[in-house]
Amino acid sequence: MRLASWGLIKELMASSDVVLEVVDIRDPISTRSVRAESLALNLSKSLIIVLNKSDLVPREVAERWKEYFESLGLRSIYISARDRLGTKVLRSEVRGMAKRPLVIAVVGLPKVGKSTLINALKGRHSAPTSTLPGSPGYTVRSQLYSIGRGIYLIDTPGLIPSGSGDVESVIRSENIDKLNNITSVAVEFIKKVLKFNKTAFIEVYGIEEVDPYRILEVLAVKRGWVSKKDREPLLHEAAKAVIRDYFDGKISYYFTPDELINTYGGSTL
Ligand SMILES: Nc1nc2c(ncn2[C@@H]2O[C@H](COP(=O)(O)OP(=O)(O)OP(=O)(O)O)[C@@H](O)[C@H]2O)c(=O)[nH]1
Ligand SMILES: [Mg+2]
Repeated sequence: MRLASWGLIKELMASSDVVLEVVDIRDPISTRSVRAESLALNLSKSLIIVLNKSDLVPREVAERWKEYFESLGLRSIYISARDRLGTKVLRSEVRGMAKRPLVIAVVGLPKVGKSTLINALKGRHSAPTSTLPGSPGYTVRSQLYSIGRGIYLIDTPGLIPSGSGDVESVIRSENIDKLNNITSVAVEFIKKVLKFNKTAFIEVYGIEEVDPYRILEVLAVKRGWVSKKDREPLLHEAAKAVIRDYFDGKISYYFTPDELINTYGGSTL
């Protein structure tokens, strides 16, 4: 996993007209970056919060999050980049902006779906391109895509999570193969999911257990991840699989802005 430096993000935003911040609608609070949003607004860029993976939550919940962000004065849209739901609306919205060339920076925490969104917006007639006509080339490794009609999208590496303490910022801070204590991180993650969706692991793995360690054990055994020596289940393998499946959009849970206030007393807002 490559994370973007703040210097790079600032430079990219400065040379863009619009900033799309992609967040994961399963937990938009822990997957948003207030720092990136402030950066965009301080640079006077149009900022749109893109609530992605909305195929995983009921429509009313997506609506509630949209209202929530709009109540904070942030333009917001919910989409499923994977299923290409809502992406047409987003595409017409950017096409409707008068400026040409129009440069759009797509930012967000790791694995929120930035590249998938770019692919959805690209369509068939797009081509990757390295420099923006009429501007100096960037000395960065982020990728610029032309999506036609003078519109360019910049794909960026993931933003550095805020370190709020939520398990989201842990799993998105480092490649999961390199994360320390992957098993305890996954246990914490499973607890969080179960708090909001009691049947999440039945839905995805057919596992009826409620204890997070048991869920990992059963998954490891099911998949044949057991120690050759003593047949003990390899919990860390199951832990990695759970986090990967979560990123891949296979594990569903959600909460609403109101539940957030009830659960955390609004302290994270
Ligand atoms: N269910 C669901 N999964 C999605 C959606 N969009 C992306 N994904 C999945 O999320 C995972 C990450 O998607 P990427 O587009 O690579 O995310 P990214 O933000 O570019 O990730 P990095 O470049 O690593 O920061 C992939 O497995 C996608 O299939 C969506 O709308 N719904
Ligand atoms: Mg990407």
